[in-house]
Amino acid sequence: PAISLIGVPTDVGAGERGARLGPETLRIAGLREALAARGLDVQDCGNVTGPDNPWQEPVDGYRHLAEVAAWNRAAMDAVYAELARGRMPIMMGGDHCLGLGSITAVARWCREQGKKLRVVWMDAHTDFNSADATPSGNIHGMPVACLCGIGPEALTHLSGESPMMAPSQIRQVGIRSVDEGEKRMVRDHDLPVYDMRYIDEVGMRRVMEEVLADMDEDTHLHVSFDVDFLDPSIAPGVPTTVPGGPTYREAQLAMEMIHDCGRMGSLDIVELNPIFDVNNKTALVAIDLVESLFGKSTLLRR
Ligand code: DIR
Ligand code: MN
Ligand code: MN
Ligand code: MN
Repeated sequence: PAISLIGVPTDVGAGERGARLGPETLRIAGLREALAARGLDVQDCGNVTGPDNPWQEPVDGYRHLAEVAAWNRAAMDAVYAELARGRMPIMMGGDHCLGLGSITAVARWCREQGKKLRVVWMDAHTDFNSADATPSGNIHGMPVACLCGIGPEALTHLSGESPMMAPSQIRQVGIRSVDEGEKRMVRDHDLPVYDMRYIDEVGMRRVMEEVLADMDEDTHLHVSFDVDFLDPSIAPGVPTTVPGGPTYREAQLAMEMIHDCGRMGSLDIVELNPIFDVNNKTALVAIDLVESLFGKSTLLRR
């Protein structure tokens, strides 16, 4: 597929500043070159623009709601435009509040094309908070709920319609941090979560077989990759590290299995914050894993 890189340099949804540097960090670490070296047609569309981070306290349970909405509208429009050009968007975040705009665009595209949507959400966190459940007001902890129609109108109705998807269309992998009120939300809405305990018990191979089951040629798979999915020992460059994440090998296997299923049509790479990183280590491991998502393997296929 032809690939379009879209930079969305903001951290208005996060609890620390610095994810706004994510797109430039991925560029410097060589994301475009790594994909081009795989023989792919890659175009860097540059960055979309939006408001500054006002760095304010939450209001009625939300921090920076107007700014988050503005950035997500910009992300939605840019992602939709690349899908409409027949290209595969890779959104370079930015914090994970942007999953809302990116997936809203993808869901709208799928509806128009008569395609089924499946989302694989790779994250330490479920990002299923509400204004009542959030301990922080940070909207990067809420995009999955907003996509499912739970949240403020400015976010749930980004494209005019709502909900954009059902919890049953999502598969969350790598989860190991869910806030107290959020746990009830996850249970009450039957959000499909493959948490670290389950990965420990049955192994990443079986987890990904279950995650990728029941898709056909009419399924569009969106992958939303929060780099805090990874164990902090290999990916320290995020402000919200949680111990006990997937190892390098487990993450590689997950990416290779997603590639092999042949359905991925769009991708987010979010939460990379170089302020917290060491020698660009996290950007480099993220690019290494994205190469696997696009078919890099140790041996040639027979
Ligand atoms: C926490 C942190 N659950 C919150 N969330 C995220 O503030 O809602 N951290 N997404 O990366
Ligand atoms: Mn996240
Ligand atoms: Mn996270
Ligand atoms: Mn995060």
